[in-house]
Amino acid sequence: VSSLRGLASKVQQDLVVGGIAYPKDAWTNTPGTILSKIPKRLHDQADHPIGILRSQIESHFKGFTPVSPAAAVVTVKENFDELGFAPDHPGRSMTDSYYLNKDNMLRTHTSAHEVATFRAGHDSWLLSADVYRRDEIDSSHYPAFHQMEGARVWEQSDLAVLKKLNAEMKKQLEACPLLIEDIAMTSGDNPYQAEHDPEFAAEVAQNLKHSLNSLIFRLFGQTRPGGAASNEEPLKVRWIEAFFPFTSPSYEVEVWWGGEWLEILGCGVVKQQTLITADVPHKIGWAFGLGLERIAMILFSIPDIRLFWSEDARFTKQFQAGQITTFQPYSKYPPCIKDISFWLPETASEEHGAKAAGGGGAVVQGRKPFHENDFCEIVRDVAGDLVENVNLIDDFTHKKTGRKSKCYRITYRSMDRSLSNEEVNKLQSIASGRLVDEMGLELR
Ligand code: FA5
Ligand code: MG
Repeated sequence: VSSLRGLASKVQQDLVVGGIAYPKDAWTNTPGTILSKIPKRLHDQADHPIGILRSQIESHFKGFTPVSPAAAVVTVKENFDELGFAPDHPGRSMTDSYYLNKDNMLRTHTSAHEVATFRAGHDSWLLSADVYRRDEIDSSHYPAFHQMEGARVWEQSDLAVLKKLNAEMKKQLEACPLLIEDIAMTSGDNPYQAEHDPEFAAEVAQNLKHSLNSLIFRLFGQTRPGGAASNEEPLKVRWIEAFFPFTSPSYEVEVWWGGEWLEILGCGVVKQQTLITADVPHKIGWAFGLGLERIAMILFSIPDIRLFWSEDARFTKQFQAGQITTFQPYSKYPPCIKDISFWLPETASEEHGAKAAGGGGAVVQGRKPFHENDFCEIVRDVAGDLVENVNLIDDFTHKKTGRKSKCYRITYRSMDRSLSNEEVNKLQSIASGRLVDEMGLELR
């Protein structure tokens, strides 16, 4: 009996993922609802929009090795430390990332596998995987999504090879009606690296731009209404400067779509330290990380990011391997809207909130400061994919007492059926109870 009891308490202390037990500690913040997404592997399904898009990109990058890492669990070292994230980088915070414990987490980006993939000797590769981030809730944000990392490196003695390749790619791109606006600087805060021959680094950046511009033309150029050959305006792409701890110079790429600039990826010249860590110090190259859902939502006209996870046949049966087709929405069921107003616990000052980031959720007088991601996490944990949107609609400070109050509007809507008011009331009441217990909120 006592050994059984020992086992039971051990189970309590461990989080088991993929058959591996991770001892829980003060950093553990990954709920079962998130862990349940790990086995889905949408990027491996040939007839799912994420898998279809993945294959299209893989077939565009000829000669690149497709890599698919097994585990969604990575070490903090792989996800952040080895990529040069500062100790106080906000992404490390428990409000933004899912930790199994202080050393292990769900990857927040596919860049977590860069060092291992370069170390394995791959010179040009594409790696697709599910990634996880704590975030707000709306039609384009979901705590689990998919990224594809791509990279290409050369021997530092191969400048002539790269120059020749760039000349060829430039010629090919000139034949594409693509309007490229390049407003990114490669100086000041976004320089070539001191370790690099500036001429080589500039050719690497040029190859990165050619490679991605031609991908974008392939994906978006043909799918636009009328197609690329029609008389409409050429497809517009914008390169802007960005910052990532593991690339320099760094860029973000935006596509003009539906009347606005849409960010689809981040990229840059790989920091030499990454290649040194991977034991290939003599190489030089570029890497990018793109959001598969962002691009799939456009190409397949999928209006809500939750749909990717739907097992409703009316969704899944619409797609075929190898084809980008327009999603035909089935009837939209009515939303059920509930507001929740509350006072924040008195301890939460913004100053303490900032300090808590990265500090293992420093506890302020027994309470963590209020963070919207924690609020959303509880709502999502209770209502799952029935939550469509969580929106702050009121925020005020009481003049006399100085207490802070907030009101959130939660939109519940199923994509597959009608919800009854009774069912939603039940969810709202369970969520409210947990918000009170776990976040110290006082309902108004
Ligand atoms: C990154 O994740 C970097 N690892 C990208 C990178 C790789 C830079 C290699 C340099 C070299 P970022 O956080 O901006 O960067 O995310 C990259 C892309 O993922 C975004 O452009 C977007 O398309 C997608 N993305 C980010 N957050 C979400 C989200 N919550 N939901 C859906 N897609 C998202
Ligand atoms: Mg970004």
